[in-house]
Amino acid sequence: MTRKMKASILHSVTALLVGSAIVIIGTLSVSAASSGATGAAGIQPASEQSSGDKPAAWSRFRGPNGSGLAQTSALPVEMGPDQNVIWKTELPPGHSSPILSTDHIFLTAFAGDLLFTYCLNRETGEVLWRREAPKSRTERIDPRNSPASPSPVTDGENVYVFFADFGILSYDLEGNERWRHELGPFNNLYGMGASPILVDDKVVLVCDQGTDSYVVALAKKDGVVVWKTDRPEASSGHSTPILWQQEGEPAQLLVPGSFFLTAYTVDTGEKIWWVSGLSFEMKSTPVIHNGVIFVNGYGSPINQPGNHVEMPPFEEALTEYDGDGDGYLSRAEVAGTQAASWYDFVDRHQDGQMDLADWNYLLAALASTNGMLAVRLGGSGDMTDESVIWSYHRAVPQLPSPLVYEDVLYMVNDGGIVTSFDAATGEVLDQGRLQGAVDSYYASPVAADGKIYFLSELGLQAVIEPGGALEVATVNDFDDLSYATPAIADGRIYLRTRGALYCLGLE
Ligand SMILES: [Ca+2]
Ligand SMILES: [Ca+2]
Repeated sequence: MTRKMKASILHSVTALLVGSAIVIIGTLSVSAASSGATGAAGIQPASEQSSGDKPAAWSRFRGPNGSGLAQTSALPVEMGPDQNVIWKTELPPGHSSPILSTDHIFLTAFAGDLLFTYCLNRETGEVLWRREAPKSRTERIDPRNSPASPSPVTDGENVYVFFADFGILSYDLEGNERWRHELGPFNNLYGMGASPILVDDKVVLVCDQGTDSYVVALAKKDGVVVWKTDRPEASSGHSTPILWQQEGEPAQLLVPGSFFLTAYTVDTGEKIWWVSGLSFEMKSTPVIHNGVIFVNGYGSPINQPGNHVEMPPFEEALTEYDGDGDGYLSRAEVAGTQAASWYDFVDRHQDGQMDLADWNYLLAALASTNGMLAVRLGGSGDMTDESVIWSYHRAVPQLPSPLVYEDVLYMVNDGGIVTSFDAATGEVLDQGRLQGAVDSYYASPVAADGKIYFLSELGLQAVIEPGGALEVATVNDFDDLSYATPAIADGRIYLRTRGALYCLGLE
């Protein structure tokens, strides 16, 4: 497809979104979307580390604890559909990222109504098996989302996949189904997007949605629920969580959601501590560095400092707008107000009636602020006042997750503006668009071997050097739409475009 054709398709998608939403609060799910952390000692499966002649793994969305970082060398700078390609395998589309075990690659895909899990030989790209998932229903999704957005997760012995149209399934390395666990139907305006993760003997999945949000842990061995914790404060979003563990303590699950970053103990799902001040819709995956978690959220332009709009409390709004006196506010009754622009996003049951809870969510969403927050890890209860170290509120990403590499925090917003920070202080080191790769961004940046890779929607891959300066060393062109965050291990980059999975490396 030519650049012009792609641009024209994108244009129509954008126009559609603008036309239907007025305020584009939305988000796509794109597992491409979110990010993570290193330094989470003791919680990475052994398969994340290279040992002996066994290649290292990238076992979950964004690799080791969602960090986007790999320990490897000899990665290429220049690559493309015809350059430094070790192998290429054509596949049906899906936004899920390739996930690696020592010998295998897993990803999900869809074709029409069919939902697939693929297993490829990591060395050759050969498809070893493909399994079709059952489909209980067709979930509503944003046009920028896909039925195969959440990424698989593996412990090297089995793989776990989540499809919003069914639930979670587990297969062994030969493709035998071990168990299935139905979940949903869901109530997420954009469709689901968070990927499952593994910790100890559990598969953990955050199911945030308009109403009845929860986080659930299933036993890896049989898919039975170990614990389930409701998240009544969450009314949107699809961030994939990360883990944090202190010596001698159980691991904690760190979940960004509407308004709050929340830590749960993975043993029981009990809520331990939280920080408020987040956006009402969280989509990125956070990252950890030096005891600090970096978490970003973006809702809409109205959530920029200085742009906030106030609406009256529900009682007052009823007096003013409830023309038929039924105690609810219909779309027509609030026509011309900010509530009308936000109606689809805050009418959480999509029932055409705004009740007190919907209205309170509207007020909270309007009052929330886009931002990147640096939060000191740990504590108990509400840690907002003591743990937020710094925050930044401009050019904040909606979907792409951040990256910390060599003490520099990077974020790329959906419009392609990259900001680099001194991670310790929040001082901005550089900001701007990536020369030669000015585009929309859904995939999250990844880094290794002294190189930072950004992948744009049109398949432009910008490579920059560490240090905080945004000088582009090279722009590679994969000439296909790209939403999935690439995987890196053992001198190889696994990059998924709409039509293919590439294994890239120096000969
Ligand atoms: Ca009414
Ligand atoms: Ca409602």
